[in-house]
Amino acid sequence: MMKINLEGEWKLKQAGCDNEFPVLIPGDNFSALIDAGKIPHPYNGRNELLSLWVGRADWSFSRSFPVDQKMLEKMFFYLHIDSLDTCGEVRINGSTVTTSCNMFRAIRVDVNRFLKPGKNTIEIVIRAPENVAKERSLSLPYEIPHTLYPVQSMHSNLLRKTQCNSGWDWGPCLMVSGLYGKTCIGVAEDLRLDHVYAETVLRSDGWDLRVTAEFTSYIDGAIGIDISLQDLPDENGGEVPVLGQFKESTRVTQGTNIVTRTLHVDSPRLWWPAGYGEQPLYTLVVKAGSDETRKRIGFRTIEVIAEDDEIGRSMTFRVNGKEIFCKGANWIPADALPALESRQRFERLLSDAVAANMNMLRVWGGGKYEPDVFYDLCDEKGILLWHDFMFSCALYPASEGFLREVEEEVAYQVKRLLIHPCIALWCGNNECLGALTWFEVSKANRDRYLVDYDRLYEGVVARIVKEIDPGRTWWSSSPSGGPSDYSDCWHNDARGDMHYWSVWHEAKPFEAYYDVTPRFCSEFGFQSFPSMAMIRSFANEDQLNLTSPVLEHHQRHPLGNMIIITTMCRYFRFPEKLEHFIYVSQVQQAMAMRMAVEYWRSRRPVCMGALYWQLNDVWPVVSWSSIEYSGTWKLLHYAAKRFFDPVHLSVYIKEDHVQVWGINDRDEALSGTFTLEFMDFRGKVLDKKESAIRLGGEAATELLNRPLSEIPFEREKTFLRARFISSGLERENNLLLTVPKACDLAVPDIDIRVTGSGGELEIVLKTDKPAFYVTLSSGNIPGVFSDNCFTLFPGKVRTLQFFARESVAPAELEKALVLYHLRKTYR
Ligand code: BMA
Repeated sequence: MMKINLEGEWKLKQAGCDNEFPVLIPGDNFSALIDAGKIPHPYNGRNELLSLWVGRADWSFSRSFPVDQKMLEKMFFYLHIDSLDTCGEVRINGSTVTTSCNMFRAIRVDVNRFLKPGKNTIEIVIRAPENVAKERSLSLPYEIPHTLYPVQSMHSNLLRKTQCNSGWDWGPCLMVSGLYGKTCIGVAEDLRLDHVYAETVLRSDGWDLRVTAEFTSYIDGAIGIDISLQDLPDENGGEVPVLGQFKESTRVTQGTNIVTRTLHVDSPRLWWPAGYGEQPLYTLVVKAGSDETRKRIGFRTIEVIAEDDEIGRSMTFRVNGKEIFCKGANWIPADALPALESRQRFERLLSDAVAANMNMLRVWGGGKYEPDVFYDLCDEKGILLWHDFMFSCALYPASEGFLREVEEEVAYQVKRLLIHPCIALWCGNNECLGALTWFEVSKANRDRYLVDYDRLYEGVVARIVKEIDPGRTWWSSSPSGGPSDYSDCWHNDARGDMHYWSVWHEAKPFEAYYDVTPRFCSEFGFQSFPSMAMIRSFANEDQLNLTSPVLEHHQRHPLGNMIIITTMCRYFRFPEKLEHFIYVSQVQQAMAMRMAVEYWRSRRPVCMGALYWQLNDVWPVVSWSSIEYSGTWKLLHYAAKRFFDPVHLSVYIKEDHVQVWGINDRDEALSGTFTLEFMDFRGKVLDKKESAIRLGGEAATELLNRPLSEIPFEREKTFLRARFISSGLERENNLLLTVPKACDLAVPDIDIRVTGSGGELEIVLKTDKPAFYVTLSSGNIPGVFSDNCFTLFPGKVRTLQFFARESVAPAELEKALVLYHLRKTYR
């Protein structure tokens, strides 16, 4: 279909002012004002506070575009905007075309009568989100409470806008306005396709592909429908094999038409989550009249097994009949400034997730429904998505107007997204069920808020999901005990999904992870500081102190630094320099997540999922992320690559017993040699035992369970080294026998050399004594190491690769490299 592209440069001005600035669409007002030098970059210093006024002003976005007279006479023009953030009035040539107050659904509206031949203007006036939210709050019959954060715009729960825009415990308050995704004027000959979606249903003789096309027809009469499923073209550009096709002529009437047809596909290749197989994707082509849409599709079955058992109620994802241990993290938006999001950044973050052996991400309810490219990439990479609807940490209204807004949003999003094989489950919200008990008003008048809750989530969201996408699991809230179970899953590990925050929010020691075996832990986390290079990007030299105003500004959890410091005192000798403190903060975060995941994986199949909080950051900040805003991996991400490995040795001390478990997520059993050594901190082997073992497929096998009292070595002077070697596979894990601060670590002498060229650099490390949490930092040179935060042993050279994002000379890397290890952080 032809279209008039409205992306590119628009003009931005504050309503009532004359000054105009260029704004790039897709994009937002904050980014345009930064580019024009009108506000300082809100990510630097405490500049965020200087830009809060932007969210309290109305903004006008405008541009002109040409319209051809002949086309205007013959064709049907409609305006399309993927996402208008948030409350805007669209005017063409001075007349109001539509108004909208929900950034989570597209706008499509016929515009012929507003257009004229030649030059036309479009203006979108977007009201100050903070003011609209405030007005809405004043007209409520009773308060609808929300969580409070250090820097915040109030009542954003009353707006259908990315909830974390208004400030979060890891996010700045940037109440952006803008247009995202596609903005264009479509030019239709006879009709426009509004939605194409398809359900795959496994039958005894193959698969049924139930394809639905929803379109707006501008004519009464007959049109051609052609639905086909194509394989990918082969590399030589040969004929594209067609797996199934349906062609007909059908009568349509002006207005909305819905056509559903079923194609039968005998034996397509199956789509698998990452680590379990390939991700073959087919192309669905739907032609209706003169319009055409292409979508990619994958064939797989997915179920969520929530069955009552002797413990409580299970939560297990089953894909193509195979039970999957879900490993991953929570996804928040890629940037607080939408203009800075890009395909490249999604691609990198999602590749980094897969590189850390993740197979699932949770699209968290305080963020947004992501653009198509995000889901396409998840399909390609085999990343399953736990998908929340966008409600989080607050109560929400159930007024008629609000429910109508949500109804349109849910129908739009489910129709847009249901075709993606990556989407594993729809979940009503993040923590809104729990939030019923968080606020004085809701505790005092629970029935009122409970009725509102039920109207919104079960009455609207669930109803529409079940109607449009009956094949996918509906999960009422995260956390929750499962279908029809509305129990508190913060402290109940027996049922459904759990958010386990006793470590961190209740400041319990990491060992508290061993007190619970969640059936599926969809949130647990621990904060760390971002790298020194990241900190230097927002803080001047005079602010390089933990409690300086700028560093504290980039910590949004009111007790955050206290918890980090208290924990450090619990486990580590206190680091002397700021850069060592930052390093140790990352070591302890990695240690916390490793302890949780290694324990829970060893409890398979009782526990069948662990998604830590959180994968990424929206700006430079101290947070729970494993990848800092710059894209640099924190030490947790390197640790995750190991502790999420399909084959892994879990080592831990629980109730004064040293335990080693062999975890094998693969189908086939693995036989090999298990070596257990006790070594002193100078590298002397005190005891060594080898045994032949077999790790069953899709299971955790106990390899050692010995009381600490039976270990005849001093805990402060000894550590355990566990290794498993099977054909072509080698795994290793180490365990200190007491808290690191009590260990009598030796001072190692580490030699480091860089070789190679271009993007292929190697770093060779040698040590004379065991060194713990050995970490390389590449400073300002962006890139990823093949491994980091590991134990380095004497007697063996260790070679690492550095994958530079841009080519860099070995000498340059050598100069930038900083080596850390635990013993270096104190005298
Ligand atoms: C949760 C999340 C977020 C929050 C995080 C850290 O429970 O759902 O709302 O940012 O904890 O406090």
